[in-house]
Amino acid sequence: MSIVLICGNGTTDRDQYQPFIDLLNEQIRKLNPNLTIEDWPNVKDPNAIDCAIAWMPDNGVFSNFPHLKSIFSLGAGVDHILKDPNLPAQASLTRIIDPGMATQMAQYVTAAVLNVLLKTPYFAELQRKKEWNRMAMLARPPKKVGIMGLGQLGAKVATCIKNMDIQTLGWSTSQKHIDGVECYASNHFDTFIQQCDILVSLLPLTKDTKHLLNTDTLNKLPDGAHVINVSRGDIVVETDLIKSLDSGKLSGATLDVFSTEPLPANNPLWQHPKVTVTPHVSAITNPTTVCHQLVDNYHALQNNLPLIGLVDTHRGY
Ligand code: NDP
Ligand code: OXD
Repeated sequence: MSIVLICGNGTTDRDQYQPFIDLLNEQIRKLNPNLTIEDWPNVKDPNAIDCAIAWMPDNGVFSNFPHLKSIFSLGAGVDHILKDPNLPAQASLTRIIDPGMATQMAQYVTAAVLNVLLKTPYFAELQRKKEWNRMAMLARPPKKVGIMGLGQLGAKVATCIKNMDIQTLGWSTSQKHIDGVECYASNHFDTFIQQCDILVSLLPLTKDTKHLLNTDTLNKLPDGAHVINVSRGDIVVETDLIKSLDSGKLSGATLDVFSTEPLPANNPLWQHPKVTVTPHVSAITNPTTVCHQLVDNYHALQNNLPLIGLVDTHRGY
């Protein structure tokens, strides 16, 4: 039996993933040189494929493999796979669980939070104008940071922010207990969001979280709040976010993920003066670490053993 590696969709972005595909192939072969891995679409025998390793595949692609037993998402998120209405019912689904990814995410969010607290863009502007204004730092009211989603990534982020002596809140489906973090379960959304001067989304994209941040919910934030979205673009209604920035309700946004990726050149977020855009890089899948989970899971699949990172497809994460 063999594995198919599907990276990127046919229409927009498969080419950019080639260096990633080459490195992942190399790392997997180091761990088990006997595995057969074929790169989609160059698959010799679709009947021999029992496992797909995938990132942002085209809808319908998995129907090419009648004996598919499992799909391994190359990301921590699985919305890019669950969006396919024709997923083979018999195939299980796993996601990446990599502490290194949580570290990357914690570093990105920490930098974004500190940029707000230390007024980095403002001082960059002062430097450009050769202006010396120490008193700009005098008005520095304490800000509370709220993390939506306290899973593998959100829990690590919350702990890192709290460790900088910043008051930290968290919100998740079930009640969590994280030392020094004020945790709220999902039915306390209003109490949570009303306190967040800086709001971070680390929620998976599901039917319950899609467009959770819209005019109505953004209005519940304190005036002048800053939104950091590092999970999925569709957690936010982009047009509502822009309206809240333009009205002054929000002071800024740091966005790593978007409804459409790559972010189209004509999307106003690229040039919005209150928005920082990065190209979905807050936590990148690292082939040299994730190869271990992928190979272990493939061996487990062959031996009917439990898979690491198994997803509850009904829940959507
Ligand atoms: P997890 O599944 O470990 O955690 C998800 C968290 O969200 C859990 O705490 C869960 O609550 C909570 N949650 C889910 N649905 C709801 C809801 N309706 N209301 C309140 N809380 C909810 O995911 P990860 O931490 O590993 O990853 C989070 C997301 O980050 C991924 O799904 C992906 O979209 C994104 N991501 C982005 C990257 C980037 O580079 N930008 C990189 C990697 C991931 P509970 O624990 O109670 O179930
Ligand atoms: C992921 C991602 O889900 O990179 O891992 O967004």
